[in-house]
Amino acid sequence: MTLILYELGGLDGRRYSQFSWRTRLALAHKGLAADVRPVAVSDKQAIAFSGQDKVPILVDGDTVVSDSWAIAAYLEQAWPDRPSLFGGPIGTGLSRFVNTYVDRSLVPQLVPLVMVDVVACVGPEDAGHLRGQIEGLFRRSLEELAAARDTDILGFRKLLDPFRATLRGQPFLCGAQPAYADYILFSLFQWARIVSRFELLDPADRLAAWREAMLDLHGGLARREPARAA
Ligand SMILES: N[C@@H](CCC(=O)N[C@@H](CS)C(=O)NCC(=O)O)C(=O)O
Repeated sequence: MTLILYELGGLDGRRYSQFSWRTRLALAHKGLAADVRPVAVSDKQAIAFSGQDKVPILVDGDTVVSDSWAIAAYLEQAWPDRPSLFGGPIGTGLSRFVNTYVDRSLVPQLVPLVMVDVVACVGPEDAGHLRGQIEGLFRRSLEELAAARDTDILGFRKLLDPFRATLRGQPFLCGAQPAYADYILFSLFQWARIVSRFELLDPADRLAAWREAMLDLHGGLARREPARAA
């Protein structure tokens, strides 16, 4: 049965959904191929079959799974004989913590830094959808949010300290080899790389070397997606 993954598509075929990158890397980790289908962020009709309004959505025959965490958990239980995403029950619990920390603490700090660049990578309808959503949430224009980014980035970098410190003792967040917790954090950098020229990391930051290693994984899957700077 062919797996189908729905993710966001922007101008020039850009695949810019950060949460879908978690799923893309999880599929590659398991050695699974999927038919990847882009949808416009404003086209809720295209994904109405899933009973909710966000991507990623994974379809496996009659099974429809939405939410990147739920998809990773599904892949882990459906393909237990393939390389593990979590490394057992304790690793599952800790990976869930990383997912929650990244989504609750890092994503809200990152969105105002680069969202002004995202709207330039999508068509007019999607740009209006995203602008309305984020400006409603932050109660400031995307341009106002971006105007503060040269100083706001320092707060974002500070929040990365636990990850930076972890990488002092091991090459990946999950240890000697990367696994799902690495994909969770990396999805933020991949999103920013695809939509923006704004640099999130100091080049001397240990996380910058980790990000390079992540770009090379699975035959350079993430690196093959063109960067905005390119
Ligand atoms: N908790 C969800 C979040 C998914 C999410 O926010 N997806 C974004 C794209 S990266 C989306 O579909 N947004 C559409 C919208 O908000 O209208 C997950 O982990 O998959």
